[in-house]
Amino acid sequence: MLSLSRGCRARRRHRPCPLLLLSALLWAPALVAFNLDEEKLTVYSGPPGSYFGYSVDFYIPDPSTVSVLVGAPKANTTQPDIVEGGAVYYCAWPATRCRQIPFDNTNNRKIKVNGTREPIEFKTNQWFGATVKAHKEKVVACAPLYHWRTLKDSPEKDPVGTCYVAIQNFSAYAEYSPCRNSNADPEGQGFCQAGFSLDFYKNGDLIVGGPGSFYWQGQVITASIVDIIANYSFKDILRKLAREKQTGVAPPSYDDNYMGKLISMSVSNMFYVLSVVFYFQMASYFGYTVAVSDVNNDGLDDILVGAPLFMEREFESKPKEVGQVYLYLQESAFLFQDAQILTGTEVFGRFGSAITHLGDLNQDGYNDIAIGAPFAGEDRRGKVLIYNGYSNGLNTNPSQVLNGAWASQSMPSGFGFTLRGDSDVDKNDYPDLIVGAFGAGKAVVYRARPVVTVTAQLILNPMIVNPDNKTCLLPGSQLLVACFTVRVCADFEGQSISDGIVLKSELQLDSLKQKGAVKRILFFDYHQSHHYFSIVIERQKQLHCQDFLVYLRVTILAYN
Ligand SMILES: *[C@@H]1O[C@H](CO)[C@@H](O)[C@H](O)[C@H]1NC(C)=O
Ligand SMILES: *[C@@H]1O[C@H](CO)[C@@H](O)[C@H](O)[C@H]1NC(C)=O
Ligand SMILES: *[C@@H]1O[C@H](CO)[C@@H](O)[C@H](O)[C@H]1NC(C)=O
Ligand SMILES: *[C@@H]1O[C@H](CO)[C@@H](O)[C@H](O)[C@H]1NC(C)=O
Ligand SMILES: *[C@@H]1O[C@H](CO)[C@@H](O)[C@H](O)[C@H]1NC(C)=O
Ligand SMILES: [Ca+2]
Ligand SMILES: [Ca+2]
Ligand SMILES: [Ca+2]
Repeated sequence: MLSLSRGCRARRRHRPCPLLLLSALLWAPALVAFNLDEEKLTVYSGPPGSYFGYSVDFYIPDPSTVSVLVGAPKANTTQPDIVEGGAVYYCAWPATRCRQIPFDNTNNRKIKVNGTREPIEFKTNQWFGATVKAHKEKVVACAPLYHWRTLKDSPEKDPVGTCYVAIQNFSAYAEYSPCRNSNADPEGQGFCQAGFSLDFYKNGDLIVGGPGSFYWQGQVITASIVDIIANYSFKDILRKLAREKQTGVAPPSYDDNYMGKLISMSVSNMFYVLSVVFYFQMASYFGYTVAVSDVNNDGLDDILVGAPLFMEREFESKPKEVGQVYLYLQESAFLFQDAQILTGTEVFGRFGSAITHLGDLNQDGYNDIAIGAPFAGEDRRGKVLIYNGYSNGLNTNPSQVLNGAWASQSMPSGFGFTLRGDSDVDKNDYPDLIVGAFGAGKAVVYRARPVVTVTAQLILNPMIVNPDNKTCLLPGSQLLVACFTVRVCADFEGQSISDGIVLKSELQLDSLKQKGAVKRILFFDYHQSHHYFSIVIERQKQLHCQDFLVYLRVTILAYN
């Protein structure tokens, strides 16, 4: 970012000022608005085919330690007789090695039916690690396709879903399966798929989304982690929590209306999402992703909703599936403006499959957003687009586009299908971003580079130049010329930047004269109209200035 203010304050009616069209170009290291570093990446890899990178989160148990959690819902584990039960990996940063977190080492539990022992649950292909979320030292991960046999005589298998909780730096674990009950059925909670979505309230209470309950109306369940851990018993398979809250059944007209998806994407402290009614193209998968962030810095949270299958229709042409993201700015409590729309640029790119708030990536006072388009780009490598907030919403042009590095093999790499931002892994006060690419079995940490804002000024001394005031003797000649001083001043600011920076600068005199035309102002020491130099600015000495003596070329002065 470079803001440049000129200091030519000479008054208009004086002839000399138009002569003094100076310009300075300044470069500073890392002088970029799009500030995620695309070279110094941390790439974590999981077992092939494990879908490592399907879910990701930062794990920050205390302010001094940050690591990365990566879900691999098709990973094999140490669980006996379970195939591809799924796992969550703990990946220290900046190391690139990950290890499975032992949330559950057990086989399927069994009961005696008519004298024979039968499994009462089915962990094979349960997709554990499809979701993972951390809140301080608490971590929750879920297996939405965990099946439960029920205790009924007729053996049924229902995808009730289950979650596991870890606390105190993974020293205690407990299972939490809120939809598992003795009477599982589609009309009840049998198809709940608890843990399909997952979040924490700011106070650390857990929110579990179950999109399949009540014939796909979906439901939201909240519970306290302390309660989940208290009284936990591996044997007490149908334990009920005292203070758990579950949303109930709505009238049948709400069945199967895809609202379940939106409801299940609950967001911390943001239950008013439910009160905003969105009816758009039915097949656009509207509400596939929801994110919350105050992008225009007015103190009110704004809502972003992704519709990755949105079809753009232009007159007479075939509809193109490009995907859209809708930004609803909150005007006052619960009142939202009409959506600002961001549209994907690539057909079948699935723009809007993932949306994450980044915090203020470039430290300009406005929160920024990342949007995934996992099928976009060359060879469907996937893209992540960074949008910067400003006073009226989001800039519609991305400030940066991250490109996936893995071409699709048997399946697309899915780079950008999963995103998580707004945490600082390297403690440079700039928030960083994790991008998951489950098709390639990768999770990538992008770190934000510091942003330097440079302010430069040109000051003329004297401010008004009289061409007839010839006081300087040109070296090596007998010529007296009119001369004056150009002062270039620069200072810089930015969070967590080094104590000094070097600005590579170019000063052009009489710059509005066309290329090739004779310049009327030259540097006294160089007899040139331009000069390259470096300005070294130290943090303590904020404003740094450098003076150059320049003169008016004699022959040209007769030009009018
Ligand atoms: C898990 O193990 C099974 C059987 O051992 C194997 O067929 C499968 O490919 C493995 N899956 C992964 C993701 O490693
Ligand atoms: C148990 O056996 C009884 C009688 O043989 C039969 O009716 C019932 O269906 C069996 N239950 C299960 C769960 O197999
Ligand atoms: C958490 O456990 C890891 C090893 O599993 C250890 O390296 C780390 O120091 C522990 N952190 C705390 C805060 O106890
Ligand atoms: C734990 O067990 C006690 C005694 O059975 C019960 O009163 C309490 O409600 C249980 N706590 C939770 C969180 O369910
Ligand atoms: C003449 O030029 C010199 C050198 O730039 C400057 O110091 C002086 O103030 C000028 N005098 C007038 C009358 O403009
Ligand atoms: Ca706002
Ligand atoms: Ca910003
Ligand atoms: Ca950082």
